[in-house]
Amino acid sequence: MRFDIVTLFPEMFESFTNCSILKRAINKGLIEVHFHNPREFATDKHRTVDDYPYGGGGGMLLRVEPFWRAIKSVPGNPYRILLSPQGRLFNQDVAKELVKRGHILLICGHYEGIDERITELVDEEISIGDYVLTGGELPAMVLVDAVTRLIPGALGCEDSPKRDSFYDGILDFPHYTKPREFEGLKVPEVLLSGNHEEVERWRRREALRRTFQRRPELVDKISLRKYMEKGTYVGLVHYPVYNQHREIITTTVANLDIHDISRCCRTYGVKVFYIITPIEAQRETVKRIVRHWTEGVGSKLNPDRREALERVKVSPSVEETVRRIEEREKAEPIVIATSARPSSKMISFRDLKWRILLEERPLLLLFGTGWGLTEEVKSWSDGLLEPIEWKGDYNHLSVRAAVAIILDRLFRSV
Ligand code: 9D3
Repeated sequence: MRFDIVTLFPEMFESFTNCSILKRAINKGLIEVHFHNPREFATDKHRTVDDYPYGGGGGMLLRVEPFWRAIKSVPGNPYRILLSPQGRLFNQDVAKELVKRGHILLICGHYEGIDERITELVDEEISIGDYVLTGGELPAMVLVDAVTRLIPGALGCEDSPKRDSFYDGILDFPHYTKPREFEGLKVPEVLLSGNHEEVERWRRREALRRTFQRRPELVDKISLRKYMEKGTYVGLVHYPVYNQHREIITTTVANLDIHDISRCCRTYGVKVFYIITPIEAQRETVKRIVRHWTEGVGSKLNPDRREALERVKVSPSVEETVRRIEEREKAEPIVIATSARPSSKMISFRDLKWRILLEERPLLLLFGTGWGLTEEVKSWSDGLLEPIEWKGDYNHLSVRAAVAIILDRLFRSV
């Protein structure tokens, strides 16, 4: 990996490049760092690199010519990055992208920045965060440091096991070393137990707990899938549900729901899609439709449909559905009801993620057909998910659309 750095203050990098990890990476020949000072490319007798901005407004700007020539003097074909407060925010994903480039040119500005025309030579602008620094040198060091440690061999601890991908995108768990007790502060007992499985469980829980407490916005970005040990189930309830007069009724199973929701369930990794109806004839009809697509003519005609329909099962009641999941998973599911109407006892998407991750139980999401799940089902469930709302006065999503949106909100990763 080669870094070329265009800076008016190369001496700022001295202690950085002479420091442990960077120094070692340089000595091992893993990275090369070269500096180019625009001042040496200034042609006037005073070697000026700055001037007043056109249009006034005070402050000083860096002139385009010395920077232009410094950039052009760099051999090869580096990926050119201007460190600037207007740039794309730097993060670990950007670092991973950059390490693949192999050759990077970093341009550091100062004062109010460089004449805008310099961007003609730049592939991308990068910022390291929304705070104001005095120049691009520290950001350049941040970037070099983050990228260098991604180069195989740079960290010099190859034999340390690769970190479990479980922890990608969430915060670290707490670490302890000797002594066991310091100023009355004890190391958590579980870490001294020697029970590796227990230790791992504790670390995962702590990592998740800290992420929820300190960086809830990270939780919105992660997919639940990776962190769930138990399965997710969707139940489409045809009884007991309301009709438009708020009478409790049994609705007819719609073929459209069987197809569309099973495909959603397949897409988002739901284990079983239960169609819940007490009417046996309806259950038989569902089974016949499913057989057509999983065993019959339809399965050969359309194998994708088969994969989806394979996870459709019928069940006579919500209670029976819960029993079956419990038997299958050897754990009681968290039963979450959904509703278009706000009410008390509601749980937000963020809190539901939190519960699913911490309780390590299977999840059953219940959706009502007709005019929605009855109060009884809602109060009997462990939680009522907040309604999907959009600024507006119309709130009549089809149950198929609601399933799709809710599964996406819980399981997508951004
Ligand atoms: C008054 C407008 N300022 C922009 C917010 C002007 C300005 C301030 C500071 C122009 C340049 C700088 C120097 N900063 C960088 O060159 C810089 C930077 C930063 O200040 N914060 C985060 N990332 C970066 S990358 C380069």
